[in-house]
Amino acid sequence: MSKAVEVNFDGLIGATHNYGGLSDGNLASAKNAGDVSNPREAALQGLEKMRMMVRAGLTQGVLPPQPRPWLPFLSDLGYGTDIPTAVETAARLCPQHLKTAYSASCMWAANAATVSPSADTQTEMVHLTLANLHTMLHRSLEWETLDRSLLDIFPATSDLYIQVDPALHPHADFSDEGAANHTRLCGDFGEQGVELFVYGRRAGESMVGFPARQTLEACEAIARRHYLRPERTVFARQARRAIEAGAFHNDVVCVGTLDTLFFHEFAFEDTDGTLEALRRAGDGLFELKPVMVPEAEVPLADAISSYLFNSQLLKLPGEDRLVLVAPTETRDTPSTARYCEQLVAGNGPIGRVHYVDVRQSMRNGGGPACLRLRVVLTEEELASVHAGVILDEGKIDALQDVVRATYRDRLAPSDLADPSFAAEALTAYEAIVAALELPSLI
Ligand code: SUG
Repeated sequence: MSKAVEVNFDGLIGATHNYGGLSDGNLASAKNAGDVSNPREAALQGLEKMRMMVRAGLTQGVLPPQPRPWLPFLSDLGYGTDIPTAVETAARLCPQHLKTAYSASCMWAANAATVSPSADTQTEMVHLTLANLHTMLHRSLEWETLDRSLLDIFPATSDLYIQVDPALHPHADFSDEGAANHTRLCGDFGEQGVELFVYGRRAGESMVGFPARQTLEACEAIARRHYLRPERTVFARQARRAIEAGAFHNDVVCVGTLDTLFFHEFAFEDTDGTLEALRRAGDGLFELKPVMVPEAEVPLADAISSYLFNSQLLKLPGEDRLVLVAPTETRDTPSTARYCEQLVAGNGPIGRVHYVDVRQSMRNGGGPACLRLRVVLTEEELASVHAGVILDEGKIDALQDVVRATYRDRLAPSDLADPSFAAEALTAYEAIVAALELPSLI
């Protein structure tokens, strides 16, 4: 077994963060549609969360935002081949397409990819499959640009430590939303673990109500591509009831790390079957510690509006029990606040709750866990990662300075139609990627 750490790569929130109301089935996105956003505050909140991780002694990475508005999307649709023309024409003919081209949704890095650490794969390499994000138009634009960034972030070294695989075929049968529907359980990060894939539907099933964004077929394909051991891999169906209540990803009702799975009573279609399958898959590796939150204590609606489960569950240096890094909305919702108090007073695996303010992102349905992609890396693998994206407090200060200098603190829907805002947003993007030492992205 090699020593390994879990690195959280957070998406740095882009200068066009706005409330577009683009995500069907995401209650927060619908509720706040059309509101004025504050991209500067959003990015600063995200960076403060990263700072908290660095201060706690964890390895923290960052993924760059993407250039927005995304001209190739607008020009493909015939709105024009330069930014001013395309922005003005789309604003006039189809504001929905313009909002799509402006979306800063790549901030939710949990949807960027599914990652299997080398300890789990039969190739003994880290495998990373980019998510096609096929269900939502604005999100389907993300993966190709990310693919380019990852070439610089995880460069193909001679030993190819980290294999970045393209997204699955972009079709509804293979809808894939990445790590938001994937949890890895293990005894220690560097040891072999169990990978839990959660899907909302099977290919070909008719879709009614809120969309199920992940198919079983996508999960199975990723498990094959990543050369996972079938006996250490579990596929579980997300409860339809959870999707209908607004849990558009499994990570809205479940989070796990090491041997602990923290989830709502109504997260899975078959809770007993899922736990039994996890125990069987983990046999000889670790003893599963399930922490199920009953509906009677936290109603599903509260779990979803507060994002109790969209928390980061972390093993911090020097602490025996796990820490739940939860959004402040969890503290402000009576049932979840009460539950958290009881949780830490008990003697279960979670010993502390730390609240973070990521309200700007939360108002689009993205909590602390949505904002990060977990990548378990051995020391050797970590050494191959582009150093510019591994953060210390100095780099966080520098990024915050760039944000303060280039991001607006007020963005109204009508601003999107202004070509000078488009130019401003692209300048901000360039300043960020320069600060991350990723010049090839400009
Ligand atoms: O895909 N919101 C994102 C939130 C993603 C949260 N991620 C996880 N749960 N892992 C989504 O629905 C809203 C954008 C808008 O409406 O402008 C949005 O895309």
